[in-house]
Parts: sequence; C-alpha cells; structure tokens
Amino acid sequence: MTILITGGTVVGATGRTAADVLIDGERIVAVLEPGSTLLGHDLTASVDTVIDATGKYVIPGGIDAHTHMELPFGGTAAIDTFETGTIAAAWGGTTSIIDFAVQTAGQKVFDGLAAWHEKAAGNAAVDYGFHQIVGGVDADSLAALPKLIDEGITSYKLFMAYPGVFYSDDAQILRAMQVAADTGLMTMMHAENGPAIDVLVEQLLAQGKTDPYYHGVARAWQMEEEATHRAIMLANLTGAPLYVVHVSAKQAVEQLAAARDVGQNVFGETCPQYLYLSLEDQLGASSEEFGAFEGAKWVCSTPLRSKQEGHQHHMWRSLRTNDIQMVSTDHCPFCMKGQKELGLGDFSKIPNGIGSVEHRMDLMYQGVVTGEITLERWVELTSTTPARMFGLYGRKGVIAPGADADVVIYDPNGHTSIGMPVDAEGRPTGKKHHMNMDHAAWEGFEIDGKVDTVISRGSIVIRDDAFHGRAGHGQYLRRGLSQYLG
Ligand code: DUC
Ligand code: ZN
Ligand code: ZN
Repeated sequence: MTILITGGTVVGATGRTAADVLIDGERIVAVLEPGSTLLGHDLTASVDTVIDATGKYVIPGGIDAHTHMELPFGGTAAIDTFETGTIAAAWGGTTSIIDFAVQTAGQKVFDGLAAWHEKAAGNAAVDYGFHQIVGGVDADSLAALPKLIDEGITSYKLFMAYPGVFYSDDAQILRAMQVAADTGLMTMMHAENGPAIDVLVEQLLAQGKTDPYYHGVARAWQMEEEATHRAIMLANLTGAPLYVVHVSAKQAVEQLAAARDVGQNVFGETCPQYLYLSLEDQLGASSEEFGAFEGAKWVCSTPLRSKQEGHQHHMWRSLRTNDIQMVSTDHCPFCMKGQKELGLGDFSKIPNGIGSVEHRMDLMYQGVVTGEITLERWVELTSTTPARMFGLYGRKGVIAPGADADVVIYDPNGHTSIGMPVDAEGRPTGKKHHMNMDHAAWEGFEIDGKVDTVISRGSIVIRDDAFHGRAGHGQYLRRGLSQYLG
C-alpha cells in the first residue's frame, strides 16, 4: 500500500515546511517538495491513496509514554483494556503508547512482565512498549533489572508513595539506582512522600474530612517537593539518570531545574490535568447524582494543585523553558459507578486516576492556540521527546525517510468538543469519547483544532470521523536506551 499526503505543512520539533509525504508499506520513504514528480511521472497517479492535507498540519504520531491499561488499583482495575485504550489513543492522534508492566512484592519481575504481554498481545490497535514497575525491590528483582534491556524495556518505575502497595524505601531506591547507573536503565520515579501523606490522610478522615477534595489536601505540594529532592539526591549519589513522572507542583519543577542546571541527567514529565485543572475546580465540583463526590473524577496522584498558588501557570512556563521536557497522560481510567464510588465517605479509597489518552494531542494543541507553546514545541512535547527519552527516536517521533509511517494530519480549522453529549433536558445521550469510562473528566473542553487522519505504520486507522483500524495491528516496541544519555 502506498500513500501520498499532499499539500500539508509538515511540522517537526525544529521547524515546519510545505512538503508532500510518501509512504510505502509501513515506512515513510520520502518527504518531497510539494507537487514533486518521480522521473517525470505524476506521483499522485502512481500511488494507491492520495490524501489531500491542504491547510492542515502533518505531524509524527503522538507517543503517550505513560499509560496504565488494566492496572489493578484500590481493589479494582483501570477500565481500559489494551484494545479500548489504544483505539481511543488512535482517535486522539496517539500512535504509540508505553504502558507499565507491574511487578508486586514477592512476584518475579519476568512473571509480571509476561502478564502484561498477555494483556496486550493481539489486542492493541497501535504500537505499544512497556516500562516495568518494580513494586518489590529485593535481591531477585534487582538481578532481573539489567535483563529487562534485552527485552526492549529500558526504564523502570519506583514509587516513593503508596506504602504497603508499590512503595520503595530509600534503601531500596538506592540499591535499584546503583543497578540503573551501571546499566543505563532510566529510573522513573513517583515522587511523593507516601508515609507522611498517610499520616495526613488518617488525620483528615478522623476530622470527618472525607470528600475527594481532601485527597489533594493530604498530598500537599511539600510532599512532592521533598520526595523529588530526595530522588534527585539519590540519583546524584549513584549517577543514575532520573525521570520524574506526573510532576504537578511548581516547587518540584524548581528542584528538577536546579539539578539540570548543574548538569545532572534529570528529566520531568507533566500531564494535561496539571496544566488545565486545579484543586479549586475539584472543590467546586458537584453533580445531582454525586454531590461533592463528583470531584472524585479528578482524584489522581500526584493530585491537582491550587490555581491560586500558581502551579498551572508555572507548569506551562516550564514547558516553554524546557524545565519540563514532555507531556504524557498517566491515563488510568476508572468509572464513577462501581469504581470511584468505592471511596464514597473516604477519599483515600477512591481509585486514583484520570483517563486522557484520547485527548492529550488536542489538549496540548489548545496550548498552541492560546499561545502557551509553539506548534513545533507541541510536536516535541508529545512525540519527538518521548521517542528520544525512551529509545524510539528515528523509528518514531519524526517525519523522515526510514521512519515508521505513524502520521497524524491535524486540522487547525476543525473543532473538537470534549465531553458527554446531552439531550434538550440535559440527560446524557451516550458518550463521545472511545475510552471505557462512564464519564468525561474533560467535560466542556473546547479545542480549536481536530485530529483529521491517523496513520499507524502505513495503515489508515482514523479517517472521515471513522475508525478503520483493528485490534491486533499494534506491535510490541522493543526500545533502546534513552537517546538523551549518549
Ligand atoms: N497515579 C494515579 O493517578 N493513578 C495510578 C498510579 C499513580 O501513580
Ligand atoms: Zn505514579
Ligand atoms: Zn502512572
């Protein structure tokens, strides 16, 4: 199958240019002057499909480097499967995800990994890779870490939060980082002081403060700043590269920036929720059905931060200054009914997570519209840097000959309304998104742009507002070491 995309503006991390893009099979084979011929032949007559992208942007497919399909959490499991989650990703212009395989304490790392391969194999609609969560750092899991590299897994995640679940103490972190420093593995850190947070949770609940809002009160920014600092110091001592996930507090950004300024290999990711949503939004959330518990839809960790304190503003700025290098979703969707509801009367029992895999490209494009970031930075934050950070660049993250033909045509004159459609009486009439959640965490968000066409490894998966892909098209991505580390 050959495809020629004509008339569009090809946008990359370093610039934009009018060009035609020729795809043969699963790869991009040429980026050409608009209207180019081949040995005098009209190219449009020689290919199977011509897509007119006039007035539209042609960008490398989005890479969401932080998703949790089917993650067991809080007595339930994230509601998207690899099939539903990757179909939703495709609708939103994301053509690769990196999900987290899970090892829990006492389990063999390679058993946890095998379980994730089983969930994903034959079910994904777009390409997928894995990071490895290590929920139990011991002699056995430490010995397994270097072997992950041969499996195409070059990054692993530790948690300074969730005592009794995924938590690692400083001694465990130090030992894991020593292995990482020797092997080039990227340590991904959930940086919140879990034991201290648990004390605050207990005290708030004892005072009868049980609403979702108090989740964010307990997980105060000091908890994030302190843990971020500690992780940076342990990484500094060991020489391990560090990537802090879902950064939400401006003070945590400052810790990362200070470490980067002195040359430490430290990186940070934020998520759309920390750019657009706030603790005040959560406090004000209410619905007929759930009352103040409506705020549970935004319970995630790290939590939403106070707008008054300026975290959102600072986070956009850090994207411009490169103090934060990329945007992932931490897609971890739960329904309100039967899942988030587990925390009625006790915010600490609300499963943590927001579903956004379908909306990340749009939400970040709106940052281009509002002038927060440039078009090129949009591509860099959502595709090129994730590819480089996690050893996929060249194959993914760029429109260039030889790269996988993962291409999104984005229409800046289109429009996207996010949310659940309602009838004249305001009753929900179904869902607009393709994620499995029963609610829209991004209700009412209007985007001045639209995903027009999505191509995954040379196959058209979204076109004319329809899904043309299939579960099983997505392939496992063996990743190399981070391409920021030389
Ligand atoms: N944070 C979330 O919001 N959900 C899953 C795990 C995490 O760290
Ligand atoms: Zn986390
Ligand atoms: Zn996560």
